[in-house]
Amino acid sequence: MAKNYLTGIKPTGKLHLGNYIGVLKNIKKIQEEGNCIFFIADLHALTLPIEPETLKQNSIDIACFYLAAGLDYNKSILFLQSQVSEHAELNAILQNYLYMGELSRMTQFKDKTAKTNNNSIGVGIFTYPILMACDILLYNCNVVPVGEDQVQHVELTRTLATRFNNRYGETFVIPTAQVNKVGKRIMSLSDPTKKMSKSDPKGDIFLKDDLKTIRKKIMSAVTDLGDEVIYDPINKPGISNLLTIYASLKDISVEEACNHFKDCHRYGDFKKEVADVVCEEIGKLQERYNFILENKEYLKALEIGKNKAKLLANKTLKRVKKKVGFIDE
Ligand code: AQP
Repeated sequence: MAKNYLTGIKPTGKLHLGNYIGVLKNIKKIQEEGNCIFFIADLHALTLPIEPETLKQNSIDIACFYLAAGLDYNKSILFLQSQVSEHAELNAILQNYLYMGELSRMTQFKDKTAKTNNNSIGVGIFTYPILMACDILLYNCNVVPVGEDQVQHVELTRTLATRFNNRYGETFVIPTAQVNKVGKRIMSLSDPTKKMSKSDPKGDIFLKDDLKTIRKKIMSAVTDLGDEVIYDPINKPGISNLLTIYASLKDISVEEACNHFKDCHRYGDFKKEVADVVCEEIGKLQERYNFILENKEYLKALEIGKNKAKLLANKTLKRVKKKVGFIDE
């Protein structure tokens, strides 16, 4: 039987190359393999302060980039999380089946709040993994393609689903995280020990950067003093990151990328070749993005997707309500 895949992106900032390699680039492939659901996690975006107009624009951007990357809305589902109220409703139920200790151990929560005072941290960032679990469980998802940073949240979803199933009988499908072999964690170009991230955009390559800027960012990416192009994330994190980017976009292994550059002893030449590959791929993506935005094709995709998502989500929610003892409407 075909598997169900689910992927979400938070409209917290401008999409970057890490989001492209981690998620968008794989859309066509997973679409061939199973039933795919893609969404814009706008409820999640409120976990950190954001201006309403920025949230709106970021959401439209993500919809357009999903479509530009090859999402076929007649085959797959694309929707906005806030337009399918079943997510919030299931969240209200399932928050009672995870424990404070479990949520406190989430590394993303610890990272994002490390420098913040407890009085200015919204509760939503703490409970974020519960809503993420609801996103997954509503659609009977088997596979959740994610970057490495999200694996812990999928593990927690498994714990929650298993706990609920044990208590009330078979209700949820237990999902599995699927992480890219190459490109599971693209790092910042200015500090390659840190993840490329929307909320810490220093060192990001944005998908909407013009190609000249992208080239400039790659040519000035932090490297090291040597001249060997080898994969060694501990001692050569900058070079290793650029090799990973090159390998991901060329659809080859890191070993093959290293082999390709084995006789290259000038970082400038290496970076130029990486920049060529990135600019070629992102250039094509931007052309499609512009076309979709101008023609407002995303509006039709979101409308069709919302209706399909609601049907699926409502079925699961009804099942859950019955199991916990709510009286049928
Ligand atoms: N640097 C990355 N390398 C590989 N994959 C990445 N992803 C994010 N950054 C990288 C993957 O992109 C998907 C969507 O991410 P998200 O929007 O849900 O949030 P995130 O993982 O927290 O990404 P950001 O950019 O770091 O956002 P902020 O700063 O708002 O938290 C996910 O599958 C993610 O793994």
